[in-house]
Amino acid sequence: MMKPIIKKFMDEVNERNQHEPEFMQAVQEVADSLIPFIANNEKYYGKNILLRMVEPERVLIFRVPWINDEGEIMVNRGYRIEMNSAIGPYKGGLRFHPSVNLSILKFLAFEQVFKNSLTTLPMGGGKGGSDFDPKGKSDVEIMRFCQSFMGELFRHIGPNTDVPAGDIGVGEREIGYLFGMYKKLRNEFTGVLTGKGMAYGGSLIRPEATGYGCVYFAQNMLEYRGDSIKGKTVTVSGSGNVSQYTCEKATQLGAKVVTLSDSSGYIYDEEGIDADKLAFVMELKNIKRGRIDEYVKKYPKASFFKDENPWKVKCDIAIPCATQNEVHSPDAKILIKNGCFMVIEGANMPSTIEAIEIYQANKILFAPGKASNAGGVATSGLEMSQNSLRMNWISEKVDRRLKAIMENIHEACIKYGTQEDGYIDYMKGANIAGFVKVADAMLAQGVV
Ligand code: NDP
Ligand code: 2IT
Repeated sequence: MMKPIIKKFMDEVNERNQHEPEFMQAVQEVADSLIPFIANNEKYYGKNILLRMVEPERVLIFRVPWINDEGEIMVNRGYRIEMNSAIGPYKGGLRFHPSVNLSILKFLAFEQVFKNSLTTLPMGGGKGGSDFDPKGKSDVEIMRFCQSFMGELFRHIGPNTDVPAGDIGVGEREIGYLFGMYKKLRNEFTGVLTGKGMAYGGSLIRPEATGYGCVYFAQNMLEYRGDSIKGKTVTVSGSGNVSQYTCEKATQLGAKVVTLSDSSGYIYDEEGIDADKLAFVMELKNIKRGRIDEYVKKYPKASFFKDENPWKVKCDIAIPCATQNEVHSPDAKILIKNGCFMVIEGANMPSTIEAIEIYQANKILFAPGKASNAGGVATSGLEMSQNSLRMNWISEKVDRRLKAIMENIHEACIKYGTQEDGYIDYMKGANIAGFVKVADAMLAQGVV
């Protein structure tokens, strides 16, 4: 009965957002759970709330010129999508990757609105970035690019307006350069960015938070079924920030992580990537900025598979932590055939809609990124609180709050996602729980 209504809505959104496949995918995932919910709730029905939510409050696109080490003038495109500020200042990361375009950033900003609401902290949703490719660039080139990017972005952001952070290609180094330029231009020391270094207003546990939060969420899901992550074999994709700390926490809790990857392929280490091996990966990726195949030179018992993803490796739990649409339906089928009973999204929208349909048809445990990777932005919210208080909390306190937030999100998913047969549709649960707070705030604030 709902299908024609959902289709009509999607056709209308598509009309305005043609050539934006990732954005349409993110809207489809939400519309499938929310349109039936709205239809059954008089409070939300007939007010075009979802149609208002899919329209960004503001989209900024700007030129980012910079000079490379050869003295050539380069030009990139900068973006900031200010999606929704109903429950707080726009909040969300910046991505520097050659694939960045309006569709990708709009999907990320849209997901961020729901994710930030789920954290229970007062943060609206936004996302930004550039098609700049940091790979192979010198440190000085990165600095010049960040300064030029902030040379425009500074007009549009602020601690009570819009608070960016990191994402793919933007880590502590880039946040440092961005913060330095903001401070110079505004002559103001404020919590305008999160993911800052500890020497200038960062929060303990923020670097770890997304990966740790993901594993805490997985642990909550397993405990709810009377199980635990201990002893489980886990495949992880990517080898950046989220992958590294997912691997660290899963290993600390007794799981065995057997894969990591980057855009050149994946490594398989049957014995598990323990703390020492992970320290090698962190130095390789964060300091030397090398490629993942170096792992097999250091640990020859492991193997490297060029241009392949890790989903054909037998595992109990798969945690995609690299990028959007990295798990397709054939991958989902292989995962399930090999006995995988749980997929936790560390990345944003790493599973295609068809892959999710396969997880759900097979009733495996599935956590969508907007729930399971919310620990990163939640801890950014805690960094904002500490900046406002002009205080630093000890790591145990931040970690405790992170754990509590992930538990809350899990409970919210159970509340809205439990199906008649007992299966928990975490996607539906996260979408509805994230929607309710934003929708209530929008209704209270009138048509603005
Ligand atoms: P990083 O830049 O630290 O690492 C990204 C990793 O993913 C790298 O190993 C990279 O390989 C790989 N990767 C990126 N793009 C592609 C691609 N197109 N194909 C194959 N591999 C790719 O980013 P993060 O770890 O911060 O982010 C990873 C994911 O997690 C993203 O989806 C991000 O949106 C999401 N996320 C991040 C949060 C955070 O706090 N950082 C919070 C919540 C979600 P290579 O080096 O070869 O490009
Ligand atoms: O996708 C995400 O939630 C992030 N990249 C983190 C955003 C943030 O503001 O910390």
